Amino acid sequence: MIRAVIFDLDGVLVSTDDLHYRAWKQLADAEGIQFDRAINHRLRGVSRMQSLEIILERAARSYSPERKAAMADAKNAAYRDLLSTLTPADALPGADAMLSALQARGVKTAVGSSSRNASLILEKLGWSDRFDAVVDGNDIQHSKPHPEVFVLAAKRLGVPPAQCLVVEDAAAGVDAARRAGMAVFGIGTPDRLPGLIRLAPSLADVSVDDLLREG
Ligand code: B16
Ligand code: MG
Repeated sequence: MIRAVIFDLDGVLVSTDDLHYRAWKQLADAEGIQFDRAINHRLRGVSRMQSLEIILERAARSYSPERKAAMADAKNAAYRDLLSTLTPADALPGADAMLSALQARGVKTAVGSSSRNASLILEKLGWSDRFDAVVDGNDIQHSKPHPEVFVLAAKRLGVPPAQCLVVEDAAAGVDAARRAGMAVFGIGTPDRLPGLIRLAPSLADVSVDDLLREG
């Protein structure tokens, strides 16, 4: 029986993809590095520094660790500026209703995100107090696909991993959930989440009964 649902944040509850893309694009353009939306898709669920390494695969020169840290900081400053425009209307379709339906049934809810900006995003959505637990990039040593973020969320919820369901939009997050010993429901299309049987285009396309169904 599923007693808790752990939601990924970016791409499941809120669409920040475009904001990440615009902030990375500014940096890539300034450095003369090719960067497009297909490459941006590879950054889903991946930590900030790992994202930078993926972007730098196309760089013509090498960068020192100090320069890389400065680039990641510059991207984050641009990203946080863009996040300041986020409003409750930026919650993805079905997210608000699904949270209410789960909470009405007494199912615990948590956020399990790689982002170090999760608390700002939740504040902008008006959801700072909406979850029983929030675990984000500031709480963990190892980013997805390492299971740490979901294992810690289950611990904070006081629910065994086998009774937790993870909702994810990224392959790295699906791997992390499986390694944590949790059931997974995907948000997205089969081409983006290969090998996942239980998935829907958005939370608006799945009922609470279907989400909690085991299989
Ligand atoms: P930040 P999630 C992830 O969040 C994003 O999907 C990923 O694109 C981003 O690089 C990562 O957070 C780190 O974000 O730079 O804000 O710390 O999908 O795990 O909620
Ligand atoms: Mg995500």
